Amino acid sequence: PGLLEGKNIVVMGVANQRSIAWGIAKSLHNQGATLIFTNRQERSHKKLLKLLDENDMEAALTVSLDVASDESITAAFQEIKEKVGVIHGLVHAVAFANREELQGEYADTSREGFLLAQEISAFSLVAVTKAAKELMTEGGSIVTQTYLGSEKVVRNYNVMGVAKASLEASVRYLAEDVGKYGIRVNAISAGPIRTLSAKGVSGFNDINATIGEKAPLRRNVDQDQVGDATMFFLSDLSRGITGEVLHVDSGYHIIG
Ligand code: 0WD
Repeated sequence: PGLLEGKNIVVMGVANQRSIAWGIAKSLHNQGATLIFTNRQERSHKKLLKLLDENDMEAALTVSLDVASDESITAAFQEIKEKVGVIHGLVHAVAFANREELQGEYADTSREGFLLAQEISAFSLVAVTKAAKELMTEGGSIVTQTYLGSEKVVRNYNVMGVAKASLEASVRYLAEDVGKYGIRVNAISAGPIRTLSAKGVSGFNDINATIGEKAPLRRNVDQDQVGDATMFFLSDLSRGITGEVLHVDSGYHIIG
């Protein structure tokens, strides 16, 4: 039997077949999870339905969810509660920053751009944790996606690096909050992967080439590797781990 048999898991952030969330969804499906998907845009929703069909996968439910809106978050989790009931896992794989602020100098970040990156990329985890924990009455696991730019200066990552630092600190504070309910909160820090969002980061190709050369494993990671590590966090194999940031980056973060 699969490691996630009988577990209802909500996956946020499948935009297309390149999305990290899609790699995660496939790993979860392979372990027998029952999946619920949320999308912001109708375009992503249509792509998701097509992907599910092509891969012989089924969703228990797909709901619309824009993390920029409290009403949207409340409505989405209300619908999940009514149609699915208890949930055991949540995958948070959403982030956003203005493209023009993912290049040049961090010092040029605008007030609005700073707040937007924080809102969509970090506060969103706080908001969905609050909503999801009400449905995790049998305990649960929440996993978000972060990047090395939170710990070190990665050229051009700028405002998103600061948002990811906030996201990782949120993982620790949230882990303390919900630990008493048997809910764990962890993050995967993935190496660079070519996705729709990655295209917005200036110089992405150079970063990718560097990992291939300098990382201990001498290769880049892919969505499936991130998917399997995320699956571990959602399974009972990781039952002793919370508040952790696990690097899935071919070991690149240990190299000076
Ligand atoms: O190299 C990379 N690609 C890395 C990505 C390395 C390390 C971490 N990450 C992180 C990203 O920062 C993000 O947190 O992984 C997460 C997923 O990123 P991705 O797979 O690279 O990006 P993409 O395929 O573009 O998906 C981003 C999702 C989209 O999903 P939907 O279903 O909404 O189309 O984030 C979504 C975006 O639309 N998103 C939102 N979702 C809900 N509400 C919002 C929003 N307001 N804004 C963006």
